Amino acid sequence: DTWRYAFEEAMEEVQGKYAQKFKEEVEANSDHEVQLFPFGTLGESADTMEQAQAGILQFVDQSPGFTGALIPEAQVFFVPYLLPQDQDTLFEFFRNSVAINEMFPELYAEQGLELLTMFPEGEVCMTTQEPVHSPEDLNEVKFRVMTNPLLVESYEAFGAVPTPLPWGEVYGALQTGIIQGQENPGFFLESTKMYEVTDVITCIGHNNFTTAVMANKQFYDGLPEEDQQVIQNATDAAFEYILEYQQGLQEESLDKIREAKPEMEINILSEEERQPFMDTASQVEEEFIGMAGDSGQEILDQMKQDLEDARQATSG
Ligand code: 6CS
Repeated sequence: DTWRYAFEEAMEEVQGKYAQKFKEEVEANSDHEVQLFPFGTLGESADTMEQAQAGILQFVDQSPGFTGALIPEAQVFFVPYLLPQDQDTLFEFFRNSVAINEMFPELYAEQGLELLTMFPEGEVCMTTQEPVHSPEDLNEVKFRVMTNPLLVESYEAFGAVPTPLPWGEVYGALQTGIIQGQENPGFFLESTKMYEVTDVITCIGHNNFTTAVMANKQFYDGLPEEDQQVIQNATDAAFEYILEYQQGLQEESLDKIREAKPEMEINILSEEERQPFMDTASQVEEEFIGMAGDSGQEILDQMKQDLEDARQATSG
């Protein structure tokens, strides 16, 4: 059969690299073919999710930043400073997290989706027109966020005026001045040329961009066990591949930006400067519980446990 797989990025961006590896593995180990649909070919992220739920697509990559309305618990990834900044700890967490590997699949299943994996894409940094050294500097800055209620709360707590927009509108909105800032991981700031429409990059270590790959559940459940195993193996292989791919990627991407635009200001904020941003975490966490209820609380507690385990496993 031909299986259709849509993702939210271009072929040579992280989600595209993951999808290409997945395709390669499936095709090497079965008679099935995987047809890839990069960003823009089937609409915005909300559109491809609808198509996956309707079974028009067999696979979809949609980041939790867009899944908040469907699965409120997925917004946990927008509690600032929850994910570790240390890459080994982060990878260990994604590999072994009970929340990700056991709890989230149940929540996605309720929406007709078989959650295959979640993986990180890199440290998220802000790009703006003016330097940001404190929340005061974001005052009155219209800041684009993914369409996710908790991310709105989070940027409000950071002092900005959050503006949820689908990705396809961001470049133009920055160019015309409708918004003055946005956030994304380093590789994406470079590949989508955010430096053409903003002048300053600010990294405060508040998050790592998480994404999720899923299958239409009815399709998946209807497959013979052998094909399900092919999908699981391809998922695991692509997961390890994409973690490896990201070694050093953030620094390389920032270097490429410096090369493309030497006058770009790139600020990695100090611990002291980060503190007021870090201080918003508990408030945003409370907002998260308000939105996601008891089930959200359980996920958050489990994630904290998983993070502690990951720290233990990678320390020393
Ligand atoms: O900011 C966004 O909307 C996009 N950012 C990334 C890194 N991937 C896809 C997503 O649509």
